[in-house]
Amino acid sequence: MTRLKSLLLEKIQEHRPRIQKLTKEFADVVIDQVTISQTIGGARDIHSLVTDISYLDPQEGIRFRGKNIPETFAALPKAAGGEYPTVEAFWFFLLTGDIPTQAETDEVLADFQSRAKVPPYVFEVLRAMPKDSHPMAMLSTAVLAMQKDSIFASKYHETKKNDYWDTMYEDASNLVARLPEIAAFIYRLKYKNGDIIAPKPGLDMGANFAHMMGIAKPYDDVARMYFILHSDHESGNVSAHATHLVASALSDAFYSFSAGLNGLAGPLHGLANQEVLDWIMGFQKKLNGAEPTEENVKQALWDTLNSGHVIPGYGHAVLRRTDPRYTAQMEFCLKHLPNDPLFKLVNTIYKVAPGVLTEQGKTKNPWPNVDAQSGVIQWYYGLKEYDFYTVLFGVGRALGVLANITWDRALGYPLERPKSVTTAMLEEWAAKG
Ligand code: NMX
Ligand code: MLT
Repeated sequence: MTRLKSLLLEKIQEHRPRIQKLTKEFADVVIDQVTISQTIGGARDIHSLVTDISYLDPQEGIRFRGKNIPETFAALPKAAGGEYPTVEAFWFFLLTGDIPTQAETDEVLADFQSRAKVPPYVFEVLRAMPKDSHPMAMLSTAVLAMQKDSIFASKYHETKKNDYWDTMYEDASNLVARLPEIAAFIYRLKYKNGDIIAPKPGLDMGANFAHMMGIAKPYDDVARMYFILHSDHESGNVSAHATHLVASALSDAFYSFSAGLNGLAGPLHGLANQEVLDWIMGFQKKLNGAEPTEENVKQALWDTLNSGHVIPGYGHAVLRRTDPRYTAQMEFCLKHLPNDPLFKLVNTIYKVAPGVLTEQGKTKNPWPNVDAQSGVIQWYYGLKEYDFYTVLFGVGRALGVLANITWDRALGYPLERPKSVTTAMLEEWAAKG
């Protein structure tokens, strides 16, 4: 057994009594109330999920295992010659809450390499899909195709509930290890005439992804930063929640993560990174060669709002400040591409959009989220096919949601099944006040 898996088992055994105590001794303690507006309004803010892998504070933003983004980047072992931690080190951290040593990180790298072989039928399935399939539909299909090899599903009847986490962990690790090659394959199949670049043994996930995409340094660091930043955003976001919900029926990691990806593909969620670039391209086209200014950006934002559409990359269901994932990427841009025209335009939008959204007065949060900044970096390094951007989000998101469903099985979380009511019942409660 690897050090990661044995430590994970130790952590699971330490954690189980906490959940047992809470459910046995404190089962009836009230932690929230539900209003009519929350029931109609997307269950916003209802405290009804539990995870220890990350927590999202509306003001401060995300903390992974208690650490904010700068603390996470500072604490984890870096890739050799890189500025950012390896995804392998981060996976160890997300699953266990412990910072791995270099030796532990190297062991994850070796473990991933032993799992990374993508079954050839996945490539056949992807090649058979219509050429104009969206890359997210391709990624989700590739993940679902691998379900037939799920260890969790094949061992389900012979596994005791207490050990479900073990086979879930195996499937989750296999999936994480294979996703970069699948994503790079989709990219090169769709946009580079099928000129596929084989993975290179010995490279960490970020470096191997950059290699398979055919993009030179420092794209290896971009990939590491990007996958880590997009990994997890507590449990209530659509992709994490969809993955958790499906897994709660004891569907395996392939069924569950494919469902999560389908939610990520929506324009109000992960597809917003594609929408941001699309908005910028449309804006530049309308400028017809003129310089972007605060005035013409402001006008274009109002035009978007007045046409009944959202400003992509702005607003959030939980955050009430600029997303620290936006800031982390902005800092990367300031260091590596300070004079890039697209980065400058994104900064102009940042100057203007919060004021426009505040003046419009609808959104609870006029500040940018992760998606407002992420496409600029990809574009700068030559990845200009922006309908691929959500796939990058998906590869990162796998880390968080798969760590979460491994823990779901470890802690025996039950089938998720909230109760619905009818409109007439709401009206009855409303009348009583
Ligand atoms: N542009 C225009 N209107 C907005 C925006 C925006 N960026 N954000 C919120 N609103 C509107 C929202 O549509 C709603 O209008 P209505 O009452 O007509 O339905 C009103 O403001 C109140 O919404 P909120 O309560 O502030 O936001 P909610 O929690 O419902 O939605 C988002 C959160 C993220 C879906 C929303 O802010 C949005 O649509 N943003 C643009 C899309 C985007 O960037 N999504 C990516 C989020 C991050 N991610 O990667 O998933
Ligand atoms: C995410 O990363 O999942 C998004 O910011 C959306 C969310 O947290 O609701």
